[in-house]
Amino acid sequence: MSDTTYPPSAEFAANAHIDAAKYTEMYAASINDPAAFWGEHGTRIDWIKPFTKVKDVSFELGKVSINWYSDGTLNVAANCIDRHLATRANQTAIIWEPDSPDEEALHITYRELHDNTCRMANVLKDLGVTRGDRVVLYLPMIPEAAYAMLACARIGAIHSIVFAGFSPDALGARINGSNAKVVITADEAPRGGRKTALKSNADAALLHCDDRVKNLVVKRTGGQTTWTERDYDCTALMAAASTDCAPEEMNAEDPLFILYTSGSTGQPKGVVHTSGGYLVYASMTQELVFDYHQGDVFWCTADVGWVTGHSYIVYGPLANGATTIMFEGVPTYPDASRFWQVCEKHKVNQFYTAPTALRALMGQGNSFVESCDLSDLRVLGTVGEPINPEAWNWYNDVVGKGKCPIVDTWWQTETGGHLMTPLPGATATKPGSCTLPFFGVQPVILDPTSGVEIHDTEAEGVLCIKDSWPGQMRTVYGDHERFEKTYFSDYKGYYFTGDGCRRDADGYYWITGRVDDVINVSGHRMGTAEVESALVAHAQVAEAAVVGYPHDIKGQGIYAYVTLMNGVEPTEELRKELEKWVRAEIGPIAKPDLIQWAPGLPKTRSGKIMRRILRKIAEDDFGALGDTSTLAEPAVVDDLIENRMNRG
Ligand code: 6R9
Repeated sequence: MSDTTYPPSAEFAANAHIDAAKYTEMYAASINDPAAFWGEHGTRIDWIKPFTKVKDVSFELGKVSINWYSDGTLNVAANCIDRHLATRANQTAIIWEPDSPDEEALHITYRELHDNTCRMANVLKDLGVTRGDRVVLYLPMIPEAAYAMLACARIGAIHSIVFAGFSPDALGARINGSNAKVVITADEAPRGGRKTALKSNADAALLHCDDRVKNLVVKRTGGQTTWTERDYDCTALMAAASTDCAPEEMNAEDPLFILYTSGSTGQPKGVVHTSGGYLVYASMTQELVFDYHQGDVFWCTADVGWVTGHSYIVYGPLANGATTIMFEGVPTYPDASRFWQVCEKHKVNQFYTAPTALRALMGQGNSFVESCDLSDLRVLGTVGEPINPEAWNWYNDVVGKGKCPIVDTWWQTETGGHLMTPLPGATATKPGSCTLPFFGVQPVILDPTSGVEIHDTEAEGVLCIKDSWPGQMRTVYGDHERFEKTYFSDYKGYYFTGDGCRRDADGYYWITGRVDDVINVSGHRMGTAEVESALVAHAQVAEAAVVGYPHDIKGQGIYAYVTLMNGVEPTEELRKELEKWVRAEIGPIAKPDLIQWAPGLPKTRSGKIMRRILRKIAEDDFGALGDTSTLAEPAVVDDLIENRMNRG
């Protein structure tokens, strides 16, 4: 941890939307009278019928209910497209940068975005999709992904995006979980010079779905695909469809999308975001946190399969009439200068990426950065996991040349947008700290055992949020009880984030990582229970326990303790097979980095696996195992330590 502070330059602050004095004034206003504050900022988007109510929220267990702008009506796609046509129909809305630098980038204007979104909306309507229906997107990072999201929003359908790196099983579970009418996929997804057979994956997933689910297939590579009865050629249908489609008038609280995310149980949760409050929050944070000004080129390197892509590639920037980059590739293809070449090529002003990518690029040396002209960069952002000061300093010195404020944005799928982050013209930053709350956000630190709020400035404990903000998730799809139980039952009256946190003497916040059984691998959330249930589904595995351990590039790696069935020999071959198995069950991001054969697992007498001990062993921290006296068989631990040490 580092306490060096980096205040914004006077020049940057003078031209920024928000300087230090304005932050203090607006933050106070947002807390003193949230309804007045959010009423005023609610008008940043266009309403069909203006709202008269602003906030109607209860965090009380058993009665949790979150409503913003609830009597207003709007259409999210009209806000992201139509309202810009009068002034900037010919401005680029989306710059699409393909996987290979040899393929040409596309500059899609707001007019073209309108026409293509309407075409896609009409195709969906022709397939019978109407208001409230669910549509699953399983797509590469291609413009059609944005068209499909906005097309759903336009006709009032609810999209649920499944990251293209997920396996057929994971996709099938999400199609069935939301009872989707249509899946939209593509023939193949090029990434890093390789191709994933998305359509074949979708076919495999759909084998386990109702026959009535239709599959719309976008042509990306033109690679060979087999066609089945449920398939429709999206590219051909769009070409023939009308470029007119009237936007549906939706209520502010009508769902906009579902996005599944890992929790501490085996079943991912369908996080539900609604229309009005989400769009107000995503657009306001995009503008103020990145200090976006008209004409800037904004690049968020995330995938639309994650919440960061929803809020900061599509909805936030487009609601603001921005130019947003959508990148199909990876940071290291064809080589480690790709990010910086794209920044140079498109004159990127705000760049937003994950610490794991920075660590990987930092390891390749500075020449990949220094060979590119990055003089248009003004603000640098990070998201997804805590950033270590080394990576922060490298980002600041080598990429930003000491001139670009860094915004370390802490938030979650559940929060819809940034909750704690510097504002680049207002906040002095400290490497590794997400600094201070955004407007309207009241972070509190609670004692994890007593649940009592710690009021001292310096504090460490679990991070909760005291009151609602417009971008907050509203429910778990189809399971409001689970929503209440997960977020509102452990600490009564607060939203529980699942993160641990420290507040320093300056009142700055430092996220210390998850306090539940969720690990963060390369900025992606992974429930340890999900990986465990994939492992035990293998015929030769009796039991498995998964924990995170420190990993130089990924932040955390996946460490799996595996107990085999009686009589099964642990071999290298079986280890490889289990790795492949987990990839196939969940996806490549869930593949264990280390598998340790465990003749037994440390359990309490009531049979609960003591993960605390397994975490320590995985971290090579054998001296600090804590109390092991409640273990049913303490000898198991010695055995695990010995095996761990023998791995070298
Ligand atoms: C947006 C996103 C959420 C979890 C969150 C926390 C971790 C995200 C962070 C960060 C430290 C940051 N996290 N941003 N930790 N500093 N700037 O990542 O959403 O995938 O739902 O993950 O990621 O642990 O609880 P999601």
